[in-house]
Amino acid sequence: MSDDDSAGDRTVRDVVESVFDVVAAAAPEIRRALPGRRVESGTDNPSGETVMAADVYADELLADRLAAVDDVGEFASEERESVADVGTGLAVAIDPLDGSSNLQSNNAMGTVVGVYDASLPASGRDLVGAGYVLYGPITTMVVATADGVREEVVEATTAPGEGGENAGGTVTRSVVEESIELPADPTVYGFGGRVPDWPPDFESYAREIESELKLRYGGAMVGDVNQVLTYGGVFAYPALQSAPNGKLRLQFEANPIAYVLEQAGGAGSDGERDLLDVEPDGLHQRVPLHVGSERLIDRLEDALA
Ligand code: AHM
Ligand code: MG
Repeated sequence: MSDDDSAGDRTVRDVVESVFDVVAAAAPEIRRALPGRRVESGTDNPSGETVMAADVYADELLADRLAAVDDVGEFASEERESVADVGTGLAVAIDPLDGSSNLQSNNAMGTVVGVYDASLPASGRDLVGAGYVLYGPITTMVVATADGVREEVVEATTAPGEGGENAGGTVTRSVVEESIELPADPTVYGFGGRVPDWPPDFESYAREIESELKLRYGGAMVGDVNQVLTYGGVFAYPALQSAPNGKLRLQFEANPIAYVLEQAGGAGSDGERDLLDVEPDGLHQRVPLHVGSERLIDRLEDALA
């Protein structure tokens, strides 16, 4: 799709906004579904990880609704083996419930969304919008487009109505930040993986960073990245000696998060190159992820060179 012409009168912008309308409307429903779904579903996902009942709920709800958005042509999820053809138009890739291992300890979780103008798996350069919902004490949604990065508060203003345990209710969205820019002076960092499993060059970098910034690691990428977006700093799930491609997935996690950070004036890297330039070679491929303030990402690339 091009920016000014499309099937009918809808532009790429309109479709991206329709996708985030659906995500915002679903957020309170997903949130309400969590308390009763803190148990394993009994299956593994395509990455070989345990799927929780809440992962299944979020995946099915968002799959049904996103596939029905006009001018969405493909849908893929971290929880599904393959890409679904659902029409013609943009491609939507999601991590329905990021950080779901936090269900047990009741810590933050999120939903990550990438909207690509290309067939999946796609390059991060094909993103036309990306963002995430953060299920923290407050439900917020961060949306990045070519126009910039905004933050909304998403509230369920009426109780769920009839027709299903989580259905119904009215959702109010308020834009609380219109144009987010990473702060000039970074203050926080969070790095995943066990220290003895870090490659020595990353460990040396981490030693420098920990003497300069405050540690903030909560076990959900969305929560940790939102701290970096708010305070400036760096978040990484790096290459590990036991897992040279790290843990996080390019299509569902790394590309959308790098896009958000870059639109906010920050940077993303796989250790060598901009994350958005990583060649896609599989739907569920993993990639070392480092995102944050540009200066800190430049130093990371120097340290790993
Ligand atoms: P998930 O999408 O299956 O929840 O896995 C991704 C999560 C990220 O949110 C987080 O940064 C990372 O896994 C945490 O991993 P760890 O528990 O190894 O710290
Ligand atoms: Mg995830």
